[in-house]
Amino acid sequence: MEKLNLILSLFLILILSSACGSNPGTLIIDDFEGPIRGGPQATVDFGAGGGSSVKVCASQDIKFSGNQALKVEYDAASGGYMWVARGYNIDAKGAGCWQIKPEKINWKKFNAISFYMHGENSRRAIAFDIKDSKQEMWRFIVKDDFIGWRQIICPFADFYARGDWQPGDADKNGILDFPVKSFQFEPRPEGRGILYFDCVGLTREE
Ligand SMILES: [Ca+2]
Ligand SMILES: [Ca+2]
Repeated sequence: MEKLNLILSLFLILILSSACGSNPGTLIIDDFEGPIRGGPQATVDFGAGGGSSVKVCASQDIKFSGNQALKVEYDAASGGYMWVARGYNIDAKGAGCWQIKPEKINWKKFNAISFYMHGENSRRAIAFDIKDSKQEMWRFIVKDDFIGWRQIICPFADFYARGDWQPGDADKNGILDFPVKSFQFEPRPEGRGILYFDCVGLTREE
């Protein structure tokens, strides 16, 4: 009996310690652990223009998994823009802190990228962009129409190439070229609020 108890508790520990829980087929690429900062040694590439502003820090009280989540405090002005990015081939070299490097991922195993968002029912659109291996930006829109944590699953097939802006060196071939190198969040105008993000992963949706 004791042995059974031991096995059961070990099993429980295993379940609880698996990052982000839920789907065992999910590959976690970023749990926003470690330093979260801007400036010269930025670990997050973020900024804003056109009258918008954004502040980014780690949140230890509101988090989904691990010790912390990414807190994004924004003021999205009409006609303005912002970005909060993590990954590779972006200005802040320290933002390349995924748990696994893009070229080490077997992308064929996955057909969606997912993350947890802590919403506040602002009814605002939140753009989730990914940048492909040839610098082309692809967009998926999430509606902030819930309160608290929710998993957002974004099938690669549902992303569209951004028509409003692309980096100067984007190939703009209309093909989502793997490996994806970075992702970014952008609360769309207009209004202010606070969102939290955690546990970005790759998954396969049937
Ligand atoms: Ca976390
Ligand atoms: Ca492309």
